Amino acid sequence: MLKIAIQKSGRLYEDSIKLLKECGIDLNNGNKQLKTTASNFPIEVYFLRDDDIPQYVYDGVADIGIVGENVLLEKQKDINLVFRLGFSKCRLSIAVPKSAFYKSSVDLNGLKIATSYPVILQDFLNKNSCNAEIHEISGSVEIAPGIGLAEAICDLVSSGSTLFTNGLKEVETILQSEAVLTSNKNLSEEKQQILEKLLLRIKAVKNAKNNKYILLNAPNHQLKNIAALLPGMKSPTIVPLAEEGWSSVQSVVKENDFWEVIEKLKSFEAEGIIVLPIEKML
Ligand code: PRT
Ligand code: ZN
Repeated sequence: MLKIAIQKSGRLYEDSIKLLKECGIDLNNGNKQLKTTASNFPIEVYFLRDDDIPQYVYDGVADIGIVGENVLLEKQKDINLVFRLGFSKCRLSIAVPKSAFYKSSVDLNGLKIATSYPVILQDFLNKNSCNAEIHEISGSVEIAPGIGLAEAICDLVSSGSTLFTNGLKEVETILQSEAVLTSNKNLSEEKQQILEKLLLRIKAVKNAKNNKYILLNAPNHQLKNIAALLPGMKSPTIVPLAEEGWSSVQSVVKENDFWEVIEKLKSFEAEGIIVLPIEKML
């Protein structure tokens, strides 16, 4: 049995549960008890505060856990970062009042910076030889300059609207973060094997999300061009159409390249292009 810690409630909760579901793991009672077991996979799920997860994974109370990379780095526990999960993306940034002068990190010298991430911030200050005073607070960091508690803040940002509504501007990004899978460094052979199984499923789900299945028709004289554009997993499937001189092409295309590829396909006379989501990709 492998014990996984996930956030009890908050920004990571929904996506963590969704990921386990997409991995085909049925949780008996997903509704926020302290723990639950899966009916069809040797895994036990613990619901915890995200800040506690690195410690629990380090202690072996949980074997693996899902947390923001920001929390993993801040807590400095000696545990493994196994896999970047691609959700809950955000950045840890320094912001100052809109009207403040700021050109480079030198301008942080002598400032008081409010943050919930003193470890990561101190590391940034050291690396940039800045002499600023860190004022640690646990929440509502963005109001600190407005109430005279600090001259700058260091906090998580995603859309930037919190900074904007508080009259702040982002001046340094010190970390890009997303949810990560972490693990204890001394897993038993049995637990390691369950983790490998889980990882295979997670990668299949993530791969599927990053790719689309594409079907199209094209004149045979363009097949070489199109095949070069759509290498797919190995090579595209090409099947002749009933209409002489035409073929159907099927392949996989990366989400990121999608629009660029579509434009090129059109220039290669592709027609009837159909794009489908992929559920799993191994
Ligand atoms: O109760 P518990 O301790 O478990 O939860 P929590 O309140 O500490 O954490 P929670 O649920 O707020 O966040 C969990 C994780 O989500 C964080 O550790 C990050 O890894 C990730 N994450 C992603 C974010 C954001 N985006 C985010 N925007 N965490 C917080 N924010 C906050 C930020 O602190 C600021 O107040 O959202 C505000 C900024 O958002 P924008 O969109 O206005 O820029
Ligand atoms: Zn927290």
